[in-house]
Amino acid sequence: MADRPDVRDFERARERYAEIGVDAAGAIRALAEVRISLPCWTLDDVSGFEGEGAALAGGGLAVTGAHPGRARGPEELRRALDVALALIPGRHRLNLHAMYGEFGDRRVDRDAIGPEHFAGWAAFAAERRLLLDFNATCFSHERAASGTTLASRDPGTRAFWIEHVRRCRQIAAHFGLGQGAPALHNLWIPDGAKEAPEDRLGIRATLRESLDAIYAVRHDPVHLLDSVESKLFGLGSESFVAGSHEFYLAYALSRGLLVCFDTGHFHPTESVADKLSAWLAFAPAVLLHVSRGVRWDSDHVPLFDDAVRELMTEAVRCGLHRVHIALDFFDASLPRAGALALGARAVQKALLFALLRPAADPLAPEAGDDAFRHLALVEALSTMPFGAVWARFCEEHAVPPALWPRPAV
Ligand code: RNT
Ligand code: ZN
Repeated sequence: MADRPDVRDFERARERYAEIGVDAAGAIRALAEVRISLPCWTLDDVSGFEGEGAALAGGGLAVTGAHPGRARGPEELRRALDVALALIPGRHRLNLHAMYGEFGDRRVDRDAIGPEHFAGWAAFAAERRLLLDFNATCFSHERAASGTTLASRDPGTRAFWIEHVRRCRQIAAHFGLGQGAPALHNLWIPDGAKEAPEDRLGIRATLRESLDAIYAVRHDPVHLLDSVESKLFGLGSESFVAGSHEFYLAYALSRGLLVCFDTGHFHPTESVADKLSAWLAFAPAVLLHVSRGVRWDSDHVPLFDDAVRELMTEAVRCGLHRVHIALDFFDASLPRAGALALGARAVQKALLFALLRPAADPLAPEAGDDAFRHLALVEALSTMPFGAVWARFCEEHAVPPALWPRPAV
């Protein structure tokens, strides 16, 4: 039965893994230490709380589907989060966006937000022993309607968004102070163009200046870690994205920031797993936004598929203390809490699969003669009793090993 593991299955699995030099109980313990940053925006289709009828707009992002049950305010969102948390083994992080502040009846514009608007979230997180992360919201706003924010030609627009992001970093640092562990502030902006602009260099120089104005404000890394997120294209920014991969790679490296690799933001044949070691050869850490790109959409729910397994395998090899794992997906055709749990669990499964791999030595493919041995062992791993170890992990955390048959979400 999918929902009732047999303890003897785990014991047998443990013996099988021991034969290839893997400590299955140790893998379970290591997995329990990994906190994943859960996106609050999965639960309301990236709508936010900035007033009645707030909805995702602009920014090259789109959400499709009409499944009932979208969270319509802080209470509904927190209830949905509790449903998801009850299905996700272990202790995690909660990732907020600026538009999820609690502003009461009056409009508080993005250049006027402060930690006080997130006190409810801080209390919620503390109660559940979640650590908080934060994001500036540079879309779904009239000042982003033109498709540009920090790279805008208009100085007033730039100043508005610079102030917004500065305040968001301040809020994140405030969270970091309160929780005794750094909060991550990730910056993604939509700036781009449907048709190729003539002056790409000018636009990117403007963006660099805006970013410099933002990051000139220093915060203690004990409280705040900063990352910047690139994208290949978006809806309405098909020909040009100012914050491209190369732009942010150079920016982050030269300014001592982290980069965020969103797995939906690259050409489908690129391996994000392979990018980790390239970046980590120069920088101390990286942020991942795990999602699943399908055709034009970068935000499908992640599954335990090749891409996620390879990514988590690389994360384990590079050292999990250097890889911050966040999720980024939203799908209005699914029950949201179930989708959040499903995606988080898929990433955890991939992590466990990676932790159950023999250490480098028996898999070393470097010597030509060993290439066959390596491939044969990789193939052998695919039929190891992984499911029994996963079921044991779930049992230890009092969650079902499968979300099928469908739980009440
Ligand atoms: C957009 C980026 C960004 C957002 C969230 C809501 O393409 O992936 O991370 O999805 O911040
Ligand atoms: Zn992302």
